[in-house]
Amino acid sequence: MKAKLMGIVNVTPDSFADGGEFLDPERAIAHGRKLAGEGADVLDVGGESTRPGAEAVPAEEELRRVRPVVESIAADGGPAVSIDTSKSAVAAAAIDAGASIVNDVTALRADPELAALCAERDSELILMHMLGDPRTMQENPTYDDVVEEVRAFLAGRIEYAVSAGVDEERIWVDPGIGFGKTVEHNLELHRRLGELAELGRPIAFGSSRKGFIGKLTGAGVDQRLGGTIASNVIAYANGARMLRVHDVGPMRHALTVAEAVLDPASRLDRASP
Ligand code: HH2
Repeated sequence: MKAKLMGIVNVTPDSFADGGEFLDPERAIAHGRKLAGEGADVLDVGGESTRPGAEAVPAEEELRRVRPVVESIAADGGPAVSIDTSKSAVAAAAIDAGASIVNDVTALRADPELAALCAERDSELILMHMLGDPRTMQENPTYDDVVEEVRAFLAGRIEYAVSAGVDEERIWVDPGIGFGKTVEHNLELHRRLGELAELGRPIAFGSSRKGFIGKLTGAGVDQRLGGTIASNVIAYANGARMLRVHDVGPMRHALTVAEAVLDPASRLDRASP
């Protein structure tokens, strides 16, 4: 099975890995185009950081950041565009500007109107698990069985989305690596990712440059590519079908090799012997 690569385009001053780098829309657009050239299948545009302790951003400001970026990269006609938001006003404007995927880290818990919007506009929808909210999520997260609790949460959120009219076939599920999880919780979710397949929906996965990689390796946030690749290859092997990463080029190479090993049929359409 092929997996999609989702390239991260953070139009924020405070994202944990690249905050401020692409706040200027022209730089964000150029970055999106670079990731498209490196083989991104999807570009995920976000205007609000969800790092631990991040402050909320008003919808008007979030929209001001993301709208020109979504408009330009969607108009290129390359990768699909995803909007990383929890707010229906931002999602609606992004869909108008050409986004076809809504990536909501709150899994429709933050804005009561977002589910209906996704249903009405027939957008794809990523539902992610998070314990608490970004301000509090890393304060001693505790589970009896992290995988079972994430699975049960996502089952409930699928049910909610479908009851609001979202086509179940349009839904992705995401374990929310780093969102209210210790290093051990994150590792357990890697090992037992396959259990989320019971939900019957494809799995999206986001571990790029995250804190658990730094804690395991001692690497600073811009030195976590090796750890990111290991994490994502394992997630792919265990069933993830959308990998959300900052470094699309190296991850594309890693995924091509992983696919060739684990899914020999994926090579049949390639010209090289
Ligand atoms: N992680 C982040 C943001 N959005 N969406 C999904 N579906 N899955 C994730 O794991 C995920 C996500 C956090 O990463 P990043 O965008 O790099 O940082 P920030 O939230 O600080 O902008």
